[in-house]
Amino acid sequence: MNKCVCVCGSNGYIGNALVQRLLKKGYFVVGIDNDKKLEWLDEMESYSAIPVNTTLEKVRLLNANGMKYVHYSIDISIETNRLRELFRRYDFDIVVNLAQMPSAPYSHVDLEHASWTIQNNTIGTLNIIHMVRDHCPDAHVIEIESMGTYNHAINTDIPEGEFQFDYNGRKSEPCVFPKQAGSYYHMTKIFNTYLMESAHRWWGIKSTTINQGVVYGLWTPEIEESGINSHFAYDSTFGTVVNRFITQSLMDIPLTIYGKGDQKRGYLALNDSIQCLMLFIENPSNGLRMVNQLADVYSINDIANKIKGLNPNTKFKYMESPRVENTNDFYYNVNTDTLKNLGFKNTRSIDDELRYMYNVVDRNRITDISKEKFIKWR
Ligand code: USQ
Repeated sequence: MNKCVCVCGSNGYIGNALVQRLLKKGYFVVGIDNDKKLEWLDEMESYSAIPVNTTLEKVRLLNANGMKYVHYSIDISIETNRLRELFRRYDFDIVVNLAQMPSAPYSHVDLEHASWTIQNNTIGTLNIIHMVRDHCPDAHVIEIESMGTYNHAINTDIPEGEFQFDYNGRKSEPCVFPKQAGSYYHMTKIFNTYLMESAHRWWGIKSTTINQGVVYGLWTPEIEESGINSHFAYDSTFGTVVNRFITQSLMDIPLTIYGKGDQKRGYLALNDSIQCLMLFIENPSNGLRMVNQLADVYSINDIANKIKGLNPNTKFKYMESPRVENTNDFYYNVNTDTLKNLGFKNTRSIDDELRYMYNVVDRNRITDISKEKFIKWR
Protein backbone atom coordinates (compact mmCIF):
# COMPACT_ATOMS: atom_id res chain seq x y z
CA MET A 1 0.00 0.00 0.00
CA ASN A 2 1.15 3.55 -0.73
CA LYS A 3 2.55 5.39 2.27
CA CYS A 4 0.42 8.19 3.62
CA VAL A 5 2.16 11.54 4.12
CA CYS A 6 0.75 14.57 5.87
CA VAL A 7 2.35 17.82 4.67
CA CYS A 8 1.59 20.74 7.00
CA GLY A 9 2.22 24.03 5.23
CA SER A 10 1.46 22.47 1.85
CA ASN A 11 0.91 25.81 0.10
CA GLY A 12 4.24 27.33 1.12
CA TYR A 13 7.34 27.87 -0.99
CA ILE A 14 8.74 24.42 -0.12
CA GLY A 15 5.43 22.66 0.65
CA ASN A 16 4.09 23.32 -2.85
CA ALA A 17 7.13 21.68 -4.46
CA LEU A 18 7.24 18.79 -1.96
CA VAL A 19 3.57 17.87 -2.46
CA GLN A 20 4.12 17.63 -6.22
CA ARG A 21 7.23 15.42 -5.82
CA LEU A 22 5.43 13.10 -3.37
CA LEU A 23 2.42 12.75 -5.64
CA LYS A 24 4.67 11.99 -8.60
CA LYS A 25 6.37 9.25 -6.58
CA GLY A 26 3.00 7.65 -5.76
CA TYR A 27 2.55 8.67 -2.13
CA PHE A 28 -0.93 9.38 -0.80
CA VAL A 29 -0.65 13.02 0.25
CA VAL A 30 -2.84 14.99 2.65
CA GLY A 31 -1.96 18.68 2.59
CA ILE A 32 -2.82 21.04 5.43
CA ASP A 33 -2.43 24.79 5.26
CA ASN A 34 -4.03 27.68 7.13
CA ASP A 35 -4.03 29.51 3.77
CA LYS A 36 -3.02 32.57 5.82
CA LYS A 37 0.10 33.31 3.85
CA LEU A 38 -1.94 35.48 1.55
CA GLU A 39 -2.89 37.63 4.56
CA TRP A 40 0.74 38.12 5.65
CA LEU A 41 1.78 38.74 2.09
CA ASP A 42 -0.96 41.32 1.56
CA GLU A 43 -0.10 43.00 4.85
CA MET A 44 3.53 43.41 3.74
CA GLU A 45 2.60 44.07 0.10
CA SER A 46 4.61 41.00 -0.79
CA TYR A 47 3.68 39.80 -4.25
CA SER A 48 5.02 36.93 -6.28
CA ALA A 49 7.11 38.02 -9.25
CA ILE A 50 5.65 35.11 -11.23
CA PRO A 51 2.04 33.80 -11.43
CA VAL A 52 0.81 31.51 -8.64
CA ASN A 53 -2.42 29.52 -8.32
CA THR A 54 -5.06 29.71 -5.61
CA THR A 55 -5.45 26.61 -3.43
CA LEU A 56 -8.64 25.65 -5.25
CA GLU A 57 -7.01 25.89 -8.66
CA LYS A 58 -4.04 23.88 -7.42
CA VAL A 59 -6.15 21.01 -6.07
CA ARG A 60 -8.17 20.98 -9.29
CA LEU A 61 -5.07 21.03 -11.52
CA LEU A 62 -3.29 18.26 -9.59
CA ASN A 63 -6.35 16.01 -9.59
CA ALA A 64 -7.00 16.68 -13.27
CA ASN A 65 -3.51 15.31 -13.90
CA GLY A 66 -4.63 11.99 -12.43
CA MET A 67 -3.16 12.57 -8.97
CA LYS A 68 -5.13 12.14 -5.76
CA TYR A 69 -4.41 15.17 -3.66
CA VAL A 70 -6.49 15.98 -0.59
CA HIS A 71 -6.23 19.45 0.94
CA TYR A 72 -7.56 20.75 4.27
CA SER A 73 -7.58 24.40 5.26
CA ILE A 74 -6.70 24.13 8.95
CA ASP A 75 -4.62 26.31 11.25
CA ILE A 76 -2.53 23.73 13.10
CA SER A 77 -1.68 26.21 15.86
CA ILE A 78 -5.33 26.93 16.75
CA GLU A 79 -7.79 24.37 15.36
CA THR A 80 -6.87 21.39 17.51
CA ASN A 81 -10.28 19.73 17.22
CA ARG A 82 -10.23 19.74 13.43
CA LEU A 83 -6.62 18.57 13.46
CA ARG A 84 -7.52 15.67 15.77
CA GLU A 85 -10.41 14.69 13.50
CA LEU A 86 -7.94 14.50 10.61
CA PHE A 87 -5.41 12.44 12.55
CA ARG A 88 -8.24 10.05 13.49
CA ARG A 89 -9.32 9.72 9.85
CA TYR A 90 -5.92 9.03 8.27
CA ASP A 91 -3.19 6.63 9.30
CA PHE A 92 -0.14 8.79 8.63
CA ASP A 93 3.24 7.12 8.11
CA ILE A 94 5.08 10.42 7.77
CA VAL A 95 4.24 13.94 8.99
CA VAL A 96 6.26 16.82 7.52
CA ASN A 97 5.80 20.07 9.41
CA LEU A 98 6.50 23.12 7.25
CA ALA A 99 3.58 25.13 8.65
CA GLN A 100 5.58 28.02 10.00
CA MET A 101 5.77 31.75 9.44
CA PRO A 102 9.18 31.81 7.70
CA SER A 103 10.43 35.39 7.91
CA ALA A 104 12.88 36.84 10.45
CA PRO A 105 11.98 40.45 9.46
CA TYR A 106 8.23 39.79 9.88
CA SER A 107 8.81 38.54 13.42
CA HIS A 108 10.50 41.86 14.22
CA VAL A 109 7.85 44.28 12.93
CA ASP A 110 6.57 45.01 16.46
CA LEU A 111 5.46 43.27 19.65
CA GLU A 112 2.24 41.91 18.09
CA HIS A 113 4.12 40.31 15.21
CA ALA A 114 6.77 38.85 17.54
CA SER A 115 4.14 37.45 19.85
CA TRP A 116 2.03 36.03 17.00
CA THR A 117 5.10 34.41 15.38
CA ILE A 118 6.08 32.73 18.63
CA GLN A 119 2.53 31.46 19.20
CA ASN A 120 1.99 30.31 15.60
CA ASN A 121 5.32 28.54 15.11
CA THR A 122 5.70 26.84 18.47
CA ILE A 123 2.12 25.85 19.33
CA GLY A 124 1.71 24.41 15.82
CA THR A 125 4.65 22.07 16.46
CA LEU A 126 3.39 21.22 19.95
CA ASN A 127 0.00 20.26 18.48
CA ILE A 128 1.58 18.07 15.80
CA ILE A 129 3.63 16.23 18.40
CA HIS A 130 0.52 15.50 20.47
CA MET A 131 -1.47 14.35 17.44
CA VAL A 132 1.31 11.94 16.50
CA ARG A 133 1.67 10.72 20.10
CA ASP A 134 -2.08 10.09 20.41
CA HIS A 135 -2.98 8.77 16.94
CA CYS A 136 0.06 7.53 14.98
CA PRO A 137 2.92 7.02 17.48
CA ASP A 138 5.01 5.08 14.94
CA ALA A 139 4.95 7.87 12.35
CA HIS A 140 8.17 9.65 11.37
CA VAL A 141 7.95 13.40 12.01
CA ILE A 142 10.07 15.74 9.89
CA GLU A 143 10.45 19.19 11.39
CA ILE A 144 12.19 22.02 9.53
CA GLU A 145 14.37 24.27 11.64
CA SER A 146 17.00 26.75 10.53
CA MET A 147 20.78 27.16 10.30
CA GLY A 148 20.11 30.66 11.69
CA THR A 149 19.71 29.07 15.10
CA TYR A 150 23.50 28.88 15.22
CA ASN A 151 23.62 32.67 14.89
CA HIS A 152 25.94 32.23 11.91
CA ALA A 153 29.20 33.11 13.65
CA ILE A 154 29.95 30.97 16.58
CA ASN A 155 33.54 30.47 15.44
CA THR A 156 33.48 26.72 15.81
CA ASP A 157 32.46 23.75 13.68
CA ILE A 158 28.70 23.12 13.69
CA PRO A 159 28.02 19.43 14.32
CA GLU A 160 25.02 17.22 13.71
CA GLY A 161 23.23 15.00 16.19
CA GLU A 162 23.42 15.14 19.93
CA PHE A 163 26.39 16.67 21.66
CA GLN A 164 28.24 15.86 24.87
CA PHE A 165 30.19 18.62 26.57
CA ASP A 166 33.05 18.39 29.07
CA TYR A 167 32.86 20.57 32.17
CA ASN A 168 35.25 20.43 35.12
CA GLY A 169 36.59 17.12 33.83
CA ARG A 170 33.19 15.40 33.60
CA LYS A 171 31.16 14.55 30.49
CA SER A 172 27.48 15.49 30.12
CA GLU A 173 24.68 13.27 28.83
CA PRO A 174 23.94 13.74 25.09
CA CYS A 175 22.04 17.00 24.53
CA VAL A 176 21.22 19.59 21.87
CA PHE A 177 24.28 21.52 20.64
CA PRO A 178 24.08 25.14 21.97
CA LYS A 179 21.91 27.38 19.82
CA GLN A 180 21.47 31.14 19.63
CA ALA A 181 18.92 33.05 17.56
CA GLY A 182 19.28 35.92 15.12
CA SER A 183 15.57 36.83 15.42
CA TYR A 184 12.31 35.91 17.17
CA TYR A 185 11.54 33.73 14.15
CA HIS A 186 14.78 31.83 14.71
CA MET A 187 13.96 31.59 18.43
CA THR A 188 10.80 29.65 17.57
CA LYS A 189 13.04 27.23 15.67
CA ILE A 190 15.22 26.73 18.73
CA PHE A 191 12.16 26.05 20.88
CA ASN A 192 10.87 23.55 18.31
CA THR A 193 14.21 21.71 18.33
CA TYR A 194 13.74 21.22 22.07
CA LEU A 195 10.11 20.20 21.59
CA MET A 196 11.18 17.43 19.19
CA GLU A 197 14.03 16.33 21.46
CA SER A 198 11.70 16.12 24.47
CA ALA A 199 9.01 14.30 22.46
CA HIS A 200 11.59 11.62 21.70
CA ARG A 201 12.86 11.40 25.29
CA TRP A 202 9.42 11.37 26.86
CA TRP A 203 7.35 9.36 24.37
CA GLY A 204 9.78 7.81 21.89
CA ILE A 205 8.55 9.93 18.94
CA LYS A 206 10.73 9.28 15.90
CA SER A 207 11.85 12.46 14.20
CA THR A 208 14.23 14.21 11.86
CA THR A 209 14.93 17.81 12.83
CA ILE A 210 16.48 19.68 9.91
CA ASN A 211 18.56 22.84 10.26
CA GLN A 212 18.12 24.21 6.77
CA GLY A 213 20.09 27.01 5.09
CA VAL A 214 18.64 29.64 2.74
CA VAL A 215 16.59 28.09 -0.07
CA TYR A 216 16.49 29.87 -3.43
CA GLY A 217 15.13 29.28 -6.93
CA LEU A 218 11.95 28.05 -8.49
CA TRP A 219 12.74 24.98 -10.57
CA THR A 220 11.72 21.43 -9.93
CA PRO A 221 10.85 19.03 -12.76
CA GLU A 222 7.29 18.69 -11.40
CA ILE A 223 6.75 22.47 -11.28
CA GLU A 224 8.10 22.82 -14.79
CA GLU A 225 5.64 20.17 -15.96
CA SER A 226 2.56 21.33 -13.99
CA GLY A 227 3.14 25.09 -14.11
CA ILE A 228 2.03 25.23 -10.43
CA ASN A 229 4.69 27.66 -9.19
CA SER A 230 5.78 28.35 -5.65
CA HIS A 231 5.28 31.97 -4.54
CA PHE A 232 8.42 33.90 -5.58
CA ALA A 233 8.74 36.83 -3.15
CA TYR A 234 11.22 39.66 -3.68
CA ASP A 235 10.21 42.17 -0.99
CA SER A 236 12.36 42.84 2.09
CA THR A 237 10.14 40.81 4.43
CA PHE A 238 9.43 37.55 2.63
CA GLY A 239 11.93 37.56 -0.24
CA THR A 240 15.12 35.68 0.59
CA VAL A 241 18.36 37.20 -0.60
CA VAL A 242 19.01 35.32 -3.87
CA ASN A 243 15.43 35.69 -5.08
CA ARG A 244 15.57 39.42 -4.23
CA PHE A 245 18.88 40.00 -5.98
CA ILE A 246 17.72 38.30 -9.20
CA THR A 247 14.60 40.48 -9.33
CA GLN A 248 16.56 43.64 -8.45
CA SER A 249 19.08 42.96 -11.21
CA LEU A 250 16.25 42.47 -13.71
CA MET A 251 14.66 45.76 -12.66
CA ASP A 252 17.94 47.72 -12.88
CA ILE A 253 17.79 48.33 -9.13
CA PRO A 254 21.16 48.13 -7.32
CA LEU A 255 21.45 44.95 -5.23
CA THR A 256 20.78 45.79 -1.56
CA ILE A 257 23.85 44.31 0.14
CA TYR A 258 23.47 44.53 3.92
CA GLY A 259 26.59 45.59 5.83
CA LYS A 260 29.93 44.53 4.36
CA GLY A 261 28.31 41.61 2.56
CA ASP A 262 30.93 39.18 3.86
CA GLN A 263 28.45 37.24 6.03
CA LYS A 264 28.31 33.59 5.01
CA ARG A 265 25.27 31.35 4.83
CA GLY A 266 24.56 27.83 3.64
CA TYR A 267 22.39 27.73 0.50
CA LEU A 268 20.50 25.17 -1.50
CA ALA A 269 18.28 25.31 -4.58
CA LEU A 270 14.58 24.48 -4.19
CA ASN A 271 15.01 21.22 -6.12
CA ASP A 272 17.80 20.14 -3.79
CA SER A 273 15.80 21.04 -0.70
CA ILE A 274 13.10 18.69 -2.03
CA GLN A 275 15.73 16.04 -2.84
CA CYS A 276 16.93 16.18 0.81
CA LEU A 277 13.40 15.94 2.20
CA MET A 278 12.70 12.91 0.01
CA LEU A 279 15.92 11.24 1.22
CA PHE A 280 14.73 11.67 4.82
CA ILE A 281 11.21 10.48 3.95
CA GLU A 282 12.57 7.38 2.20
CA ASN A 283 15.11 6.67 4.95
CA PRO A 284 13.08 7.25 8.12
CA SER A 285 14.60 8.00 11.49
CA ASN A 286 14.42 5.33 14.18
CA GLY A 287 14.91 7.81 16.99
CA LEU A 288 16.06 11.40 17.29
CA ARG A 289 17.90 12.54 14.14
CA MET A 290 19.18 16.13 14.07
CA VAL A 291 20.80 17.15 10.79
CA ASN A 292 22.09 20.13 8.80
CA GLN A 293 20.77 20.73 5.28
CA LEU A 294 22.65 22.89 2.78
CA ALA A 295 24.55 22.40 -0.46
CA ASP A 296 27.10 25.23 -0.58
CA VAL A 297 28.36 28.11 1.54
CA TYR A 298 28.58 31.61 0.03
CA SER A 299 28.96 35.17 1.27
CA ILE A 300 26.44 37.80 0.17
CA ASN A 301 29.21 39.34 -1.97
CA ASP A 302 29.74 35.94 -3.69
CA ILE A 303 26.05 35.83 -4.61
CA ALA A 304 26.04 39.46 -5.80
CA ASN A 305 29.10 38.83 -7.99
CA LYS A 306 27.52 35.74 -9.53
CA ILE A 307 24.49 37.83 -10.51
CA LYS A 308 26.74 40.53 -11.94
CA GLY A 309 28.35 37.76 -14.01
CA LEU A 310 24.90 37.05 -15.45
CA ASN A 311 24.05 40.69 -16.07
CA PRO A 312 27.15 42.94 -16.23
CA ASN A 313 24.96 46.06 -15.82
CA THR A 314 24.07 45.00 -12.25
CA LYS A 315 25.01 47.58 -9.62
CA PHE A 316 25.55 47.15 -5.89
CA LYS A 317 24.28 49.29 -3.04
CA TYR A 318 26.00 48.65 0.28
CA MET A 319 23.69 49.69 3.12
CA GLU A 320 23.59 49.37 6.89
CA SER A 321 22.06 46.01 7.76
CA PRO A 322 18.56 46.45 9.19
CA ARG A 323 19.24 43.25 11.18
CA VAL A 324 21.41 42.60 14.18
CA GLU A 325 24.02 40.45 12.48
CA ASN A 326 27.74 40.10 11.92
CA THR A 327 28.44 41.10 8.31
CA ASN A 328 32.23 40.54 8.53
CA ASP A 329 33.94 37.47 7.16
CA PHE A 330 33.80 34.65 9.73
CA TYR A 331 34.60 30.98 10.17
CA TYR A 332 31.63 28.88 9.01
CA ASN A 333 32.00 25.12 8.81
CA VAL A 334 28.89 22.98 8.91
CA ASN A 335 28.81 19.18 9.14
CA THR A 336 26.35 17.72 6.60
CA ASP A 337 27.47 14.07 6.78
CA THR A 338 23.99 12.59 7.29
CA LEU A 339 22.79 13.82 3.91
CA LYS A 340 26.05 12.87 2.21
CA ASN A 341 25.79 9.35 3.65
CA LEU A 342 22.23 9.08 2.33
CA GLY A 343 23.56 9.90 -1.16
CA PHE A 344 22.75 13.62 -1.45
CA LYS A 345 24.37 15.24 -4.46
CA ASN A 346 23.72 18.72 -5.75
CA THR A 347 21.44 18.41 -8.78
CA ARG A 348 21.36 22.11 -9.43
CA SER A 349 24.46 24.31 -9.49
CA ILE A 350 23.83 27.84 -8.28
CA ASP A 351 24.92 29.21 -11.66
CA ASP A 352 22.40 27.05 -13.55
CA GLU A 353 19.61 27.97 -11.16
CA LEU A 354 20.44 31.69 -11.28
CA ARG A 355 20.36 31.63 -15.10
CA TYR A 356 17.04 29.76 -15.04
CA MET A 357 15.52 32.14 -12.48
CA TYR A 358 16.67 35.14 -14.44
CA ASN A 359 14.96 33.90 -17.61
CA VAL A 360 11.74 32.69 -15.97
CA VAL A 361 11.21 35.80 -13.86
CA ASP A 362 11.98 37.99 -16.86
CA ARG A 363 9.51 36.09 -19.05
CA ASN A 364 6.70 35.71 -16.50
CA ARG A 365 6.84 38.68 -14.24
CA ILE A 366 3.36 39.93 -13.67
CA THR A 367 3.60 42.54 -10.99
CA ASP A 368 4.43 46.18 -11.02
CA ILE A 369 7.67 45.83 -9.09
CA SER A 370 8.17 49.04 -7.17
CA LYS A 371 11.56 50.18 -5.94
CA GLU A 372 10.15 50.92 -2.50
CA LYS A 373 9.53 47.23 -1.81
CA PHE A 374 13.22 46.47 -2.00
CA ILE A 375 14.24 48.86 0.72
CA LYS A 376 11.21 49.13 2.95
CA TRP A 377 11.96 47.80 6.42
CA ARG A 378 9.06 47.61 8.86
N1 USQ B 1 20.49 40.13 2.87
C1 USQ B 1 21.09 41.16 2.15
N2 USQ B 1 20.28 41.92 1.34
C2 USQ B 1 18.95 41.69 1.22
C3 USQ B 1 18.35 40.65 1.96
C4 USQ B 1 19.16 39.87 2.78
O1 USQ B 1 22.30 41.39 2.22
O2 USQ B 1 18.31 42.45 0.46
C5 USQ B 1 21.33 39.29 3.74
C6 USQ B 1 20.85 39.33 5.19
O3 USQ B 1 21.40 40.42 5.87
C7 USQ B 1 21.36 37.98 5.70
C8 USQ B 1 21.34 37.08 4.45
O4 USQ B 1 21.18 37.95 3.34
O5 USQ B 1 22.67 38.10 6.15
C9 USQ B 1 20.23 36.08 4.42
O6 USQ B 1 18.99 36.76 4.57
P1 USQ B 1 17.64 36.17 3.96
O7 USQ B 1 16.57 37.18 4.12
O8 USQ B 1 17.87 35.62 2.59
O9 USQ B 1 17.41 34.87 4.87
P2 USQ B 1 17.14 34.73 6.43
O10 USQ B 1 16.52 35.92 7.05
O11 USQ B 1 18.40 34.24 7.04
O12 USQ B 1 16.02 33.61 6.46
C10 USQ B 1 15.86 32.65 5.39
C11 USQ B 1 14.44 32.12 5.43
C12 USQ B 1 14.24 31.34 6.73
C13 USQ B 1 15.32 30.28 6.88
C14 USQ B 1 16.70 30.92 6.81
C15 USQ B 1 17.83 29.94 6.83
O13 USQ B 1 13.51 33.19 5.33
O14 USQ B 1 12.94 30.76 6.72
O15 USQ B 1 15.18 29.65 8.13
O16 USQ B 1 16.80 31.61 5.55
S1 USQ B 1 19.28 30.64 7.55
O17 USQ B 1 19.61 31.90 6.86
O18 USQ B 1 20.35 29.69 7.43
O19 USQ B 1 18.96 30.95 8.93
